[in-house]
Amino acid sequence: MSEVQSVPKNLNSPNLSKEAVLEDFRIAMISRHASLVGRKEVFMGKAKFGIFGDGKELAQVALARAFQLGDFRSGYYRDQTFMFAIGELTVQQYFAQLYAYTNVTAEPASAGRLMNGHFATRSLNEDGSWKDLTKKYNSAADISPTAAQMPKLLGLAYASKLYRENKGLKDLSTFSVNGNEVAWGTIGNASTSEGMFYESINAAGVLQVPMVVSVWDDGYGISVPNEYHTTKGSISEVLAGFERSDAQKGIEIIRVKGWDYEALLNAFASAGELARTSHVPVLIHVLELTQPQGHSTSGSHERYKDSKRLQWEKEWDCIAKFREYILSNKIANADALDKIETEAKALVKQEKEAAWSAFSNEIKKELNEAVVLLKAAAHHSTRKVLINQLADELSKTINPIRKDVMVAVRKALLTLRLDSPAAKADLKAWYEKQNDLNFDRYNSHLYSQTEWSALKVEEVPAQFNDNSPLVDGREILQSYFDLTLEKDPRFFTFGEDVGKIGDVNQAFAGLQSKHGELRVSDTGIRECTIIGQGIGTALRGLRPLAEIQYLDYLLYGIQMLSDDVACLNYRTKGGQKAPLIVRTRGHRLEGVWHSGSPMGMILSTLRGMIVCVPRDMTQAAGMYNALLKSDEPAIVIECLNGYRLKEQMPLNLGEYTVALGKPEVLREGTEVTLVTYGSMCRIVMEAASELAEIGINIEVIDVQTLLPFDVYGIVGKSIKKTNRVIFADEDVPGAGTAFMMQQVLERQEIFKFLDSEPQTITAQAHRPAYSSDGDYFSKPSVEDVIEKVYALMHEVDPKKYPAI
Ligand SMILES: Cc1ncc(C[n+]2csc(CCOP(=O)(O)OP(=O)(O)O)c2C)c(N)n1
Ligand SMILES: [Mg+2]
Repeated sequence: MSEVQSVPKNLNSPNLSKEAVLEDFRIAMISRHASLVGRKEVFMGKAKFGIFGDGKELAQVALARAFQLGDFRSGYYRDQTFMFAIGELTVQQYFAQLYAYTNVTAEPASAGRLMNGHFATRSLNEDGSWKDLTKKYNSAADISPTAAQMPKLLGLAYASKLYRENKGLKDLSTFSVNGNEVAWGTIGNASTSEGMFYESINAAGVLQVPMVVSVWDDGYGISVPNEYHTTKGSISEVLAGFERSDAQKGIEIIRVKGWDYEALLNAFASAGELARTSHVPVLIHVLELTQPQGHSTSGSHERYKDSKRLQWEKEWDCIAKFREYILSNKIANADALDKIETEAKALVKQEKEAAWSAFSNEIKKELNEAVVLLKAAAHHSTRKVLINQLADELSKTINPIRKDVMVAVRKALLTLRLDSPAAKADLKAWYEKQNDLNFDRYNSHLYSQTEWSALKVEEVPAQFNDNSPLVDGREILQSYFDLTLEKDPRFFTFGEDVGKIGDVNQAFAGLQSKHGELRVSDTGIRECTIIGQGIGTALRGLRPLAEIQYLDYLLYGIQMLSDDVACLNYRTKGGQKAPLIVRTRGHRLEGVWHSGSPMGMILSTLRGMIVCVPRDMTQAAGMYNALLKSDEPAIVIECLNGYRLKEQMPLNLGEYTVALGKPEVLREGTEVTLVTYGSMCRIVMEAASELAEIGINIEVIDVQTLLPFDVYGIVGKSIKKTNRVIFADEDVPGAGTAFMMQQVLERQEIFKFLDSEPQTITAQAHRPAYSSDGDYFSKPSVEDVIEKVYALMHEVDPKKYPAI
């Protein structure tokens, strides 16, 4: 472990020219004052919450000097100084985010959708196409859960390895220059206690990727000191076993003090160089940082730091130390530094005011429009007094927000309900216009709004002829993946047992030896960072297929999918995309951890992703093909029991696609519509044949994708014919089936066409018991389906269908 001390000053070095040092001082000062003013804004009630980067400024100006075009940051809420230093955040934008200003130019990280301290650069043009990332300083889009920046950091770094070592990618010159890009991570000392931190560090050591992680160590995580977080109280000490040596690859570990400017410059420069040239991962433990204003606006640090610590923090404040350094090295005198500080303060004030004006004027304008319209409506209304009162109260609101305006207008429209349409027409038209604007401000971009939207992928039917051979389902996938690896150099897959044996069900059998280890690779057992590897590489223009061996183990990775992937397009308002495809397998098998079908969990947490539930491998291959033509992230859940079932090999493999969001009618019928998906399709089809024998004809629909759900209204059309519906799956009661029912009842308006109560067929509420009998008594069987349908028909016509 190397402890970087101050090195002899070399004023000839570009990093240490007098101007450069003073520029760093200026940025640090601007950032400090932005933090101080930001906190006051919250206490004045102009913003709801604030978390700031004070105390961490010096390390970040030094990091910025080592950061190069094409590099990526994945960090956390303390990094404002770095963002200022690389020129990807203006002070005005910083305050715009604090106020939650929804204008994307004013607040390019999240268009007001995230609380302050969540940084991001925009990788995409307005039409959703990629910018040239090699000509930009890039920051992945931050998320709040501590340490969750780590898994995708691994992927961002892994992309450099692929770009350097996979010659097939050399033409993708807008994403990488020979894999020279470093992925720089930042994390707080306390957050290193999270499992995903260690998982990411271990994976980086195994993969040898250019990942530099800086731990900002201020001794605390909110109120809890290091002794409660980390064995030996030191993250660099506990990571010593990962350290590389002459004999073994590993991680370079550097320790440096957060107030020592030259040492910091040196540490980041040498870490950057090592990672960039040799793809060696580096951990920089930045010690002795402070937190002058405490953790956030939620409380004061006087509650948990004693006076000795508070005094120490004052003395060792990195900006105070930087000032001493500049003075003692005669780089500038006190007057010059005071002048820089005065100017920094003035700039922050001016930019803050500009941000506030832009934000508040937009709302005031809306408020004024509403007041005028309310008064006009009052004029024609029989309830004049009430409407005028709403207008007057609205016009007096201090620091109004949009909600104030909309509440008043909606109350007024309710009050005006008995008046003539003419009295309220203008107000109503304005209200509807605002609804559209507000939808765009607060609700848009859950899914891609670009030409690469999954919904826009053209459907190409699979073709077969009489000679099409019957093969094991897995062979269809294997042939499809082989073709795709051949055709698209951006496509690659990785996961547990995916490389050498070609996955546990052999859909990639032989493909590693054919296409190479970089295209089809084994990973450690680490679902969380498998997803992270996928996110980071997708953020850099690649098309990863990340494999989670069994659906039951998605739980380890679902947090990253939910917190990061699923909401990426939404939270950046189309500024970034990560078209990661997760491949996994589930449904029928046996036992608590090998047969789950937790679709409710997936449907609740992964809004923003496409959820594909193919009934067989032919459909799965068509879905993968469609997904690769779109820019949306997706999960495909293959049927665990389907790999060895026989299917006909399509003639146009690699060309045909399955329309995403389009159910397929598997069997036509007249009496009941049975809506299902995945492995249940077989069971329901078997039940349908038996029911036909006793004279009941059910229509069976495979929804194919749960998100999006039946955008064509195919289920509704069927119910209009049969007037009865049952939703069936293998999930617990009230989960996947409840979702399907809600979608059909509310979105397809079929209630009035129903002659019987809509019903569900599900598994038991517990996880399935082991063995074939365990399956039979836990999950819905053919008999269960038959009996449910029969009972329904009995209710309709007890004479024709007497009780069993
Ligand atoms: C997974 C998760 N747990 C808890 C929190 C709440 N939280 C926010 S910041 C924080 C402390 C982080 O401390 P540290 O990593 O040392 O960073 P610092 O704020 O000191 O820079 C906690 C517990 C969170 N955001 N995410
Ligand atoms: Mg801390």
